[in-house]
Amino acid sequence: MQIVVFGAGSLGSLLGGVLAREHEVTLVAREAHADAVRENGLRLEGELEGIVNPEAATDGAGLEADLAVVAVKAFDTEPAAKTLATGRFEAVLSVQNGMGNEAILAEHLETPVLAGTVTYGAILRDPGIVECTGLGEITLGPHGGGRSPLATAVGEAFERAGLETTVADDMPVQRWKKLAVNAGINPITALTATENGAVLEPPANAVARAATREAARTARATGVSLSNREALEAMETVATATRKNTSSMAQDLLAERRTEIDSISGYVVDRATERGLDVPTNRLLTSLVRTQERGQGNGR
Ligand code: KPL
Repeated sequence: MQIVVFGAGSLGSLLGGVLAREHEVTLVAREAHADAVRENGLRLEGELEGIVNPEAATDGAGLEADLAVVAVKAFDTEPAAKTLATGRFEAVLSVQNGMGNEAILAEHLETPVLAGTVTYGAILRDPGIVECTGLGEITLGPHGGGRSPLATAVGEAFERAGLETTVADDMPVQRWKKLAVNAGINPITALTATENGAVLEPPANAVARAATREAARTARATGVSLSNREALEAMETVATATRKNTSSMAQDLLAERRTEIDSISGYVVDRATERGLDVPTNRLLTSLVRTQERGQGNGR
């Protein structure tokens, strides 16, 4: 399969690297990373090791492939969608954090859009070097739910490359479950500069569990069937498997980059507020992360 990965940060590079073992992959990456990959290949370290040789491009305009994997930050979805619209793909799969990305992609593209959730831990160590800091799994399917031959074909292609993949017919539920996981793990590890395992221990676990429960309650208020128990179990399973990972939000805050707080905890707050629910933990976490971002001068 020919695959283009848009957004070769930590997650995009890890997925692209593993997929390149089996498929023809092009990474759309920043210049330093693209140069390093062209010169020395992409080195995978940690739980998944090896050197692979994907193509690397700095401009994603006009590309053609069977599949586009979208791994850009949630706030970059719209420009990515516009770039994708200049190329040709049989399917587009979003593996991004946060909610609402698939709807933005679908608005700009005629190509079928698949939704995905990924719980692998990844850190881009240096240009050309990505570490897998926790084995996880990928769940994917049509973004509105149901089944499609395209989703099955993409799932099989991912499995062939060695990625643990499940094709699901309930992606709206899966997306909310992953949102609850990220709402539990990302802001508290970012604010305390700790690894994901910290949310399994006091005092962070009380905050992480409260944020996860609030996200599940909000999901139910929007009509998505997600119990507190399922959400908490998912959050703690991911935190255990990625115990040594620095969450994407902690990586962003440490590097003084804009975080995805708006489409994770901020999204929970917005949906809860619309339905008259109070989600004080997500409200506080959103405001603390935004304050840190502003302090670093990278607010929007
Ligand atoms: O999605 C993640 C993230 O860091 O954004 C997890 C799965 C929690 C891994 O850290």
